[in-house]
Amino acid sequence: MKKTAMVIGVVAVAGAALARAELVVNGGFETGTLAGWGVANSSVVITSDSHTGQFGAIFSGSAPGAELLQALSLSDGVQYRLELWAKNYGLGDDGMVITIQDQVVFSDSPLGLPLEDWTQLQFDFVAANGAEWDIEFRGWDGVLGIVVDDISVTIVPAPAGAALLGLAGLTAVRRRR
Ligand SMILES: [Ca+2]
Repeated sequence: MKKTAMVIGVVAVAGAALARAELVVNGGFETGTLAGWGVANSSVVITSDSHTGQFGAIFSGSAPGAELLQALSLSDGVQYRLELWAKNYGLGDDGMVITIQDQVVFSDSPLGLPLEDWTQLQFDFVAANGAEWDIEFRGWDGVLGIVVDDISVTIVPAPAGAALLGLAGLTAVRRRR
């Protein structure tokens, strides 16, 4: 009974590690800097407002132009998920655009996200036609700002396949014993 419990534990930990393989560098801005990001305009800066941890990044310029960009090495044919949290400070006179390899996946102006609250955005995509992919975030706000945090790209887990694999692994281990 004890041995079985240990094996299940190992399978669960392996699954969690696989699901969490993070491809974005400094997506939570916890370096306290914009390290890892390309920055196109000085009106996007580190802020102490955060979804998790101590820091986020705020777009506070009054005109479009500020941009955070990161190039990722992805594998063709694999499904990925881009996730982020965004907080909208002011009403109107603002906007946000998110692109994945030049394809617009989110574009809203004035930004309709809930005010003064964190909202999660999520986009699934399949990588194709090239090894390097850019994720790009543009934001502007004439009054206060838009904060982003916990920007993440991970491989989308296949629940049915993963469960079968875990079960098969467990069976094999138990047979050997
Ligand atoms: Ca953070």
